[in-house]
Amino acid sequence: MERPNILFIFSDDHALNAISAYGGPLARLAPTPHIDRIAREGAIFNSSFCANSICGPSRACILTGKHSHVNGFVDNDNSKFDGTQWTFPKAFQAAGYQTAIIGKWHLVTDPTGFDYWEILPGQGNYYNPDFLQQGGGRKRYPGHVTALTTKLALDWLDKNRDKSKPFVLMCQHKAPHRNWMIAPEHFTVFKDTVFPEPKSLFDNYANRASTLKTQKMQIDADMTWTSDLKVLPNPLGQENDKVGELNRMTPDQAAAWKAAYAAENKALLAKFPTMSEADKLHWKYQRYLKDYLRCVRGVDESVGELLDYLDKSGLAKNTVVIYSSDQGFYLGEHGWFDKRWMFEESVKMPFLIRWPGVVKPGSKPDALIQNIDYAATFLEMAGIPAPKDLQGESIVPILKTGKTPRSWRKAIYYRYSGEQTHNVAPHDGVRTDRHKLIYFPSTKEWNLFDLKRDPNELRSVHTDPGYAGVLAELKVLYVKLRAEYKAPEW
Ligand SMILES: [Ca+2]
Repeated sequence: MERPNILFIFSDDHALNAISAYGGPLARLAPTPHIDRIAREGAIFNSSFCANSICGPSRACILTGKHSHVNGFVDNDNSKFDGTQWTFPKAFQAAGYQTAIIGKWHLVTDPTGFDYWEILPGQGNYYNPDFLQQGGGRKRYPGHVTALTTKLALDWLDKNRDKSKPFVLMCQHKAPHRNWMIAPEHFTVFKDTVFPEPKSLFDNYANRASTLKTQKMQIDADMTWTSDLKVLPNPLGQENDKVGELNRMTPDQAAAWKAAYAAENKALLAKFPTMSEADKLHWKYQRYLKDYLRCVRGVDESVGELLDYLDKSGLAKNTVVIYSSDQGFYLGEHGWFDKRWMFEESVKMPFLIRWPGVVKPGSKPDALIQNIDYAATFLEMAGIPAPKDLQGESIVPILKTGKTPRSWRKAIYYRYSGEQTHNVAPHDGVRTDRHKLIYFPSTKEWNLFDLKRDPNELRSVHTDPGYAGVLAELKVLYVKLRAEYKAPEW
């Protein structure tokens, strides 16, 4: 059989609740038809998790097939990716594939193992972004980053690759990462939509680890009025709170962008002095959701363009298409934006895959998979032997049968090492299909959640005598997985 191509479409901070194929509370109001097409024609995994819920670490886990504490990229503040280590693109290159990465990279050092790369510096910009060039230097392109990333990916597919070889293309979007700068074609999308609020928008963080209260990722307290929410002038008179991207825009772009928000902002500023704190949170939530989902709309359209190209070029039948994102994101659950926590909304990663002739269309496997599995999976797809020290496992048997092999993992291990941003405490833990055990070393606290009875994770049952048996079992599992994955002591 001809070796398949792999098109890995990846975004940044895309919550499962913002993909309609996952059927969350926003599915009807903010559909993602093109991403959903991958699920319809392939498989969608609901129990897909990251190993460390932040940007750089998730990417490093994917490239190496290993946990952060093993591949060395543990946080976004201090880590630099060691590009001399084994990565799956290097193995594909050695096996005769053409490899390329276009868009967000976020691993500090230059990419290795790619025949072609053109990447955003660091977090990159939404408007008129610079792309770092393979031969050194950078190039600024006029326009919005999502459309530009798509165009560069299509150019490589259509014109710039060696068509005598199979390919791996990683098309990696910046969107929908903070601060959610929307493209002109999406200015009026969701204009009159009112999004439903999650039950825990006003969470008071009771009945769980004390450290939940000290995070700084709340929509009410930590989301800024101007940079995040695009209210100009700043209603609190905070002069440091600015939309930095305005400096990159042409005068026409800036005028159009400001005009898009002008009427709503005027109405807000008029009533601002009489609004309660609760009123402000309701308002912030709606503005946040609209801009976030407008950025998602752009990513979904990008997926549509890429799938169309595969159809038109005849590549579709021998190309595996994956859609994923580096982690999930809070869309108001627990009153939050951002990620990091081992709670469901951020520890889950979208994972949708179409593999014509292999994956049965419409499959919904329930195996617990993790981003450390992608490298082994891709290698098996291409018939390339995997190194023995990979920590992830190939999910190809699951893709072929739709079933979970008996020997498959019964729990995933998760570890967030903590960094200054958003002041989220370090923690690690294990999650089975029903329960989740989390340990917070800075306060020496355990939390235990029963996801069947408490899917929103509002009450830890670690002191409940009825859960003593489950707690003991999960603590044994925690010790076992930490040893197996070589996790250092806290
Ligand atoms: Ca991210």
